[in-house]
Amino acid sequence: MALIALFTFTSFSANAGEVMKMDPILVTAPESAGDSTDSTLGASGPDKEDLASQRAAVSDSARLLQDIPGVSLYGAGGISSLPAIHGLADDRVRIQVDGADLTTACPNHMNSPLSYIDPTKIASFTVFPGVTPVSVGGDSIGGSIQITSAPPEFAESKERFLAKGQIGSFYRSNGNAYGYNFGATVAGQWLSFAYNESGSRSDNFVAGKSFKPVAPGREDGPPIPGDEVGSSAYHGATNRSVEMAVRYEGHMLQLDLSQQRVDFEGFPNQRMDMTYNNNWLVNLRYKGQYAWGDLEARFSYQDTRHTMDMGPDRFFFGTGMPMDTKAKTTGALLQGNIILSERDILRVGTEYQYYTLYDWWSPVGGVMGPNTFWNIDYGQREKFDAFVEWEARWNPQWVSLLGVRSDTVMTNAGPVQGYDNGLAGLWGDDAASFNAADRKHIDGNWDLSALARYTPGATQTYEAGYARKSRSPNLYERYAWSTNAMAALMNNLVGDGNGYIGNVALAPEVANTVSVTGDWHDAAKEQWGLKATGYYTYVQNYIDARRCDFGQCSPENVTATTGFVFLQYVNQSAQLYGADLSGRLLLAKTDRYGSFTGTGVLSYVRGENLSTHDNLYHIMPLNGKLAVTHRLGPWTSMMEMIAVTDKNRLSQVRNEFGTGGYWYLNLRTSYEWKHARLDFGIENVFNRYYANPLGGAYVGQGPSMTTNGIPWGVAVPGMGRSFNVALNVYF
Ligand SMILES: [Cu+2]
Repeated sequence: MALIALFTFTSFSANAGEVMKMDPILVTAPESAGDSTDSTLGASGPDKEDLASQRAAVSDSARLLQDIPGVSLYGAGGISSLPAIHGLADDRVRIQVDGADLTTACPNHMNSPLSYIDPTKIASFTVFPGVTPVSVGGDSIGGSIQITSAPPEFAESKERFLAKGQIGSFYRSNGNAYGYNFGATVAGQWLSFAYNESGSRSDNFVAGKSFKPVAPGREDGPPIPGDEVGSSAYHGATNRSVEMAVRYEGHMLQLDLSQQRVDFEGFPNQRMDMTYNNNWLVNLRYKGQYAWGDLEARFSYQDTRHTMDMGPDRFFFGTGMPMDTKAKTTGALLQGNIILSERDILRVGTEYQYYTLYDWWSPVGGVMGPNTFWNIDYGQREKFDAFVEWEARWNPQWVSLLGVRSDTVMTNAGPVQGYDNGLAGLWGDDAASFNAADRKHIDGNWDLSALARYTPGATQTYEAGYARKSRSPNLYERYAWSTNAMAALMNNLVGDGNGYIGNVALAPEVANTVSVTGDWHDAAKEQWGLKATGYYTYVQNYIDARRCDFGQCSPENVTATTGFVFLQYVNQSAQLYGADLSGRLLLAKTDRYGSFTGTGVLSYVRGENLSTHDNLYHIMPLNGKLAVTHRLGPWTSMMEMIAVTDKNRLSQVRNEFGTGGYWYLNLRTSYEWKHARLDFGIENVFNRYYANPLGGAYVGQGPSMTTNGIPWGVAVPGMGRSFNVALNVYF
């Protein structure tokens, strides 16, 4: 009780901020992030009940974020979608899983950060769209996402010993997907020990209708039905973790050792599939309370081994095409949150990250041999950051936050070779010019953020902010070097089926964002609420693409208005702007029939390249969601409708093609007992056909290694109807 009193006092007097929450020590059950993020400037989080029902419906953790206004998803493999915030995605968004910055290691970014945590393990998340405090930002221009698993649990008193566990399973009819999760915790008052494991698999899923001719995927394979999405299956996805925690008074030390392994994951919008991924992660964290404030320290080490080849739905060409990557990331953070006075908190921190990448393709014979092709050899990305942030609570109405951050990013890559440098036109010339280039960069990046919040009364809050944010290019953007068609096609981070060539001269992107939010609600936040955000971002040196007109690229490549093309990354300027609107209304509430709540979200974003006056790629058209939730004691049900207008603002340089407008309906219901929870749902009840505007080009079957030997202009469709059921038991 004294401990609780102490923390309640500190969090009252110091008032909020990331580290001030100290949830892990205080609570044994995951707290609603909606509550905790109320006090963090620039943040939004999920509704706790929504999160629980969503978890039962997805195996792709990124999909848990899709209810947050302004967030949309780039399609990828079955467990690897990439979240976009206000039109900016992938490496432009900083994603931390339990504090660790996980890094992808793949020329298609298949092993995205969120693919490393199973949805069943996510207890909460916080999204910082747009104007991000510098203490949670850095090396990203699109915002930050922090994912947290359930905090360690401890026994309540010396005499009691805590032992508990959970076990769960799910089944989804579309794709015949199923999986399991279980975990156990044993803990004393000061020491906690837990083991968690989860696994999932799925066959190819089917769309709401046929979207392509019935044809074999592999040369002599069985025909793939017209409504089946080739290369969308995955299996052997397993996450295991051992978690240890020690706490003593206001101090807690946590050590997590985890392994993620995937035996196969198909990618319908990439030209090959993931045939193996093994990721080890060591994550050590310390948080402690002192008289002057609190201290946070983190160390993480990630070791990834990743392979790709042609899955069962693609032409194998007799040899396949093995591709290998190996990467290691070491990360560390030291941060102090100093209580200067009742009004002021100062956050001071420093971060370090060192990433190395090897990406090689074994010889398969013919012109693709006799040597190993080195796509990136000894790629390095090293980062030193420091930041200072001052938060002041001037009075009950006004809060301000001001921060500055310096990120120094070094990137480099060793010399490369093609399959046979003797074939100068195919491999040798490109390799020689890359090897002759000055490849080392040291970028000195600066971030600034200024946020203010004004709460004139119990029913309204206004927030406004400005941020300057920077991101250095990733290793593929700078160092993918081959203009050979096949090699360029293998380097694709966005799922558009095009081939990409890096640019050694790329400069960091710098974004200037202004954002304004208004939040209106009834005093108790029970009856109604309305939140509106408007934002504008100008990006200097935005990394877009231009048509390749050198090396092995043909003159036709420069002018083609249809078909897949070859592109080189290039710095241009861009602007993105838009608005998010979300609302909530208690429709009815009776003791007998429970409560009915309506919720709605509407998001709009526009992205323009100011250098070429083209549209930016993968920008979500106007989209919205309406839901009605019914709650009666332990029983919760929801009906939601998703509606998206057609995508007709297209990136011409990438030959992006449009997608039609659509709507579909989901039904979900759940019942909770003291020791169990049952979820049942029907996703896409009317089996509507649709294509996610950000789902990319369908290149999931046939001769996908050939540039235009497969149809161009087919979008990866969304999933047709699925009956889902999940059961979790707690003991
Ligand atoms: Cu890959």
